[in-house]
Amino acid sequence: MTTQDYINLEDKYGAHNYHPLPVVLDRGEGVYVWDVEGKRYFDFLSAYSAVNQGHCHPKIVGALAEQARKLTLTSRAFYNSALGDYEKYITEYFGYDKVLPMNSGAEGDETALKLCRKWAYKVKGIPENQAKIIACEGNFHGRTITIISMSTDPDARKDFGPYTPGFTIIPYNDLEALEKALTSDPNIAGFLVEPIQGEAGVYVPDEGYLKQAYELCKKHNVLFIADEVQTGLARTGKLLASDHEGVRPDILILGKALSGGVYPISAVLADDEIMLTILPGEHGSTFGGNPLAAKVAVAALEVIKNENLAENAARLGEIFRKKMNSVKSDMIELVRGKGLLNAVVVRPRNGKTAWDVCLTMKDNGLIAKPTHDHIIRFAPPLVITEEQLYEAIEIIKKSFAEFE
Ligand code: IF1
Repeated sequence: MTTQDYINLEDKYGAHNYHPLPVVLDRGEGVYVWDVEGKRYFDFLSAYSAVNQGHCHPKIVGALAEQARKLTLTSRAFYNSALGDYEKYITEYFGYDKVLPMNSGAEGDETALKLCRKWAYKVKGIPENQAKIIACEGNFHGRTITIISMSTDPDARKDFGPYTPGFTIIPYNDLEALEKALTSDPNIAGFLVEPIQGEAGVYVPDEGYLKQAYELCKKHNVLFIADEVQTGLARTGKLLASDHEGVRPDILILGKALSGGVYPISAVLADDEIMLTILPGEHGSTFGGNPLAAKVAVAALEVIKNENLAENAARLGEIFRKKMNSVKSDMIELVRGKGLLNAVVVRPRNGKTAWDVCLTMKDNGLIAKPTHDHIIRFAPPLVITEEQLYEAIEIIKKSFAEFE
């Protein structure tokens, strides 16, 4: 089968809810993926930061294979011999009393919203059904009906209504708007925020924003909920992006790289005052906390520490932005990001856009995906070496040069 055959197959039998780059991947190892024709690429998307540990990391795949032969799923109707170890490991790793295991990032966010509402009624004392949660313009938290009810992106929302009520939307990176929302409504229960907005185009807020937002939340007895599904797990140069400002979220949502990309695993972390408001039968998931996921997540978290991925992301991210800022191209309007979560804002030239640049980079051996037509996200696996990064930057430079 040729590349086009595979594309035709997906086109004919799969829903058309994506517009992929025309490359058909077949194999991956570390920072590299290979297509069905045997051509090798640097992966500069990392499955939207799910493969921070690199493709098919032997330790993570090993944990998966070993557990897969033993026991994969029990449901939470019974205890299993892997879950408790994982719960102890992850709560000590991040310093919380408890974890609630789920699967997708969206489920993690949904869980956090439910926890926040439960806490609002059981602890804060908000009258039933009156709790509100603040979210930010430009947010991306997933695809469920409730989550898109918070979205301000027409593509994510339009024609999917009616929407879930109970959200107050304020501009991102705007402390005044936050303070106003908190002051004007006594029924605010939580503030949900991405420490860096991914989908919005790697939008990094002003220094001090998270810290001050956290303090405003404390002042108003409101939970600070961090969606670190994309920014967490070493991506931005610290274990959590919240760590850059010394903020400890009341509720922390993790996903993506929590499995190193081999399996859907998400988690919500909180202390007892919040977590124990949810009682048996009030929330759950068939697959959440299964033994396979438990073993995989421990291995994935170990790799992050053992291979110093946060330090590597911090160091190589500086190099990436410095090098990219020195590239002379009329198409490069701006380079921004933190650690190895970066974006280049692309100015169209002769009718050529970010999409065309991505196609050219693909031909030259590096894959990345545009967002919002004019932004390219650059987020390689965090196991990338300095030499590999230089090689990748040469490909990016060369590709932009082809448009001059
Ligand atoms: C897709 C973007 C990235 C997320 C945050 C929760 C979720 C995500 C902060 C939900 C998911 C994804 C999903 C992916 C595209 C993608 C994305 F471009 F849309 F914004 F990564 F940058 N919170 N992000 O970023 O996690 O349920 O998908 O496991 O194809 O929709 P999920």
